[in-house]
Amino acid sequence: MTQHATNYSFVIDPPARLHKDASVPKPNISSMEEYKAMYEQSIRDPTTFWGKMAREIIHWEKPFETVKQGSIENADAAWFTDGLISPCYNLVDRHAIERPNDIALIYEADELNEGRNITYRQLLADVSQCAGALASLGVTKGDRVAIYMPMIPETIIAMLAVIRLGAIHTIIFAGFSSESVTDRINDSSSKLIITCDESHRGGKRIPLKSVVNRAYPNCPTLTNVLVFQRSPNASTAMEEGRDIWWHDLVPKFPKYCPPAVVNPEHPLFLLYTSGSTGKPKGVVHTTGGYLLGAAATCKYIFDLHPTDRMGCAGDVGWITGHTYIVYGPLMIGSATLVFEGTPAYPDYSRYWDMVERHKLTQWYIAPTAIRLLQRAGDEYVKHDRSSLRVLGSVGEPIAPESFMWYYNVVGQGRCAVADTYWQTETGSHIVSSMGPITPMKPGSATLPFFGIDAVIIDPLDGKVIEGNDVEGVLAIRSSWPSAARTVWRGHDRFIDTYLKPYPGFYFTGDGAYRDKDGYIWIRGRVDDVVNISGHRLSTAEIEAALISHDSVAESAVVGIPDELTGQAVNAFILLKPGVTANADLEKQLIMSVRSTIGPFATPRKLIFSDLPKTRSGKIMRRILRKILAGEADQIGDVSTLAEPKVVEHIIHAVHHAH
Ligand code: 6R9
Repeated sequence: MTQHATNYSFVIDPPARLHKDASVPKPNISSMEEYKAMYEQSIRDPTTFWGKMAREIIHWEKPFETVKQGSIENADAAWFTDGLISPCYNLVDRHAIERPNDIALIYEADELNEGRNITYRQLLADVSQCAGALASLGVTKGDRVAIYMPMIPETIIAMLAVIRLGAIHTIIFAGFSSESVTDRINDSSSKLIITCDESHRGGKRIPLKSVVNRAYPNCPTLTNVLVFQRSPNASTAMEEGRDIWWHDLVPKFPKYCPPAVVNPEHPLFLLYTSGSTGKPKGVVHTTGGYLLGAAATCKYIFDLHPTDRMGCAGDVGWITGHTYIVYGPLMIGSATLVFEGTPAYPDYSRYWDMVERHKLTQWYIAPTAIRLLQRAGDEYVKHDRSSLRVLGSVGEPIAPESFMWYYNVVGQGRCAVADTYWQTETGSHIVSSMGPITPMKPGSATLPFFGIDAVIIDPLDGKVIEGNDVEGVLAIRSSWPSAARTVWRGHDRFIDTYLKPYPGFYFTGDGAYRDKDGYIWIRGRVDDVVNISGHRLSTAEIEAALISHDSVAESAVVGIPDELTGQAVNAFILLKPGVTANADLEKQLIMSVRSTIGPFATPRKLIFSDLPKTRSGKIMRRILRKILAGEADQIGDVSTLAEPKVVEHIIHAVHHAH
């Protein structure tokens, strides 16, 4: 390991074996000089740069002539608009034709030894049959189909079947409650929902169809429920005429169904994500640009080759699963892991056991999982991991100590570690090291990806701060292929959230520091978004769930640092006059959050107290955060508070909360 100190941190060069070892494939990019030359061209002349890359990576049904049109300023950026593309052909058919027996999906079931591999030939047949079944249920081009499924191959087959018809999927993370499912189905006006009887995770069974049953009566656009049977023994009640078993319908259809051809700007999927308001936004990704971004980042950041076996332990309910379990790896034509379980079942060595058995070449998880495994102890990291070349981290800043544990203990100093910074809205990585070439600085996401003109803006005057060693908010100057185009049925919301705050730029919502070497260090959200174990939530959503309880007058939710989950939620609650807090009420409030959002949003602590409000009625969350951090003496100016005495009251309540 080569380490050299700089003023800010130390630098680790990527292991030389990634270039020299005869047993590893030749890296897709050879040097930092090559990165710099390509990066500069991508900014100076995006048309030539992305035109060439799009021709190399994507099979076009009709070649495009126009690479890019529109702009961030006008919220009308569009790519390759005069071309035609078949997304499913690019992801499945072309590999099934060229390398039919190569593995596409490596299914690792919750229980050891229950998984199986699916070749590209098989995947084409399975996706075709499923597409035939969906068409028979009335799904056509442009329709929305909701998917509420665990991490099993049929989930990926369903996604691909939806896009094979030119329809649009919207995946709802299987941890969401029936209310959240209802909201997403209604906002997207989905026609069909695909679900499972129950999911298997960490040795437990979790009912899924019953959640859909509760949502269904409130979703007028739904016409059917397609149900995959995960547990042959589970007694699942099926409603005649509405619910259809997958195994009764799907096998009836031919093993080849022609793939839809669409305009590159045709939506590929919607994915709901939390912003600073209470209502989640349906982020819209389109076909050509998104697939290009997914494939290009896999190729250069993870150095993914068609012969590789990509391991991402995320979930397709979030963007990481969309881009780095499904779309990126299948665009490249590599094998990709579909892992149903948890890192701790049957014990904390599960990940490394999978790496050994499947000879995974890339490994991609969130810092929250890294911290969990680091805490469990090095003795669990005992399996052969020599197949690994690039390790990735995603979802929140990774502390240098966790980075070094990942690098030294998991990677044995033989792998590159890519701290990949991106968002649901960016579609694919926007700041990250490129595995085999970029010198790493633990704690920094390092350098922008091709086409990402990252700028630091002073939040006080909205001006770009040029040069290095500068801190501010992170924004992007011009459009890039995989950027979200809009919010589903909410283009104004799209403009207001991302484009209005700093006109001419896409605003990420994150604070960042650019060090003297031009490396970017993400500081975290500057808005009211909290990140719990890599799950993104808005404080407003949790507040809304609490306020829905009859006894609650008002609530303020803040994220506080947590060693394991990154952030945890603390909720301040002002009860209605005459109501007093008790254990039963606390239980009801927790239940309210669990049932309106999902168990992962449960507040760590409820604090019953008054709230610090300005004279205009705004809650000053800054004060709540300071008090929780034990820094009540550093609250600073409280003169804008309507009732400055309230601070004493809150400090007292925090001390007495449990
Ligand atoms: C991919 C994903 C996006 C927010 C983002 C930022 C945080 C993601 C990060 C990171 C520091 C990283 N984030 N990756 N912060 N370093 N490598 O997580 O998408 O769920 O939309 O969340 O996550 O705050 O703004 P999403």
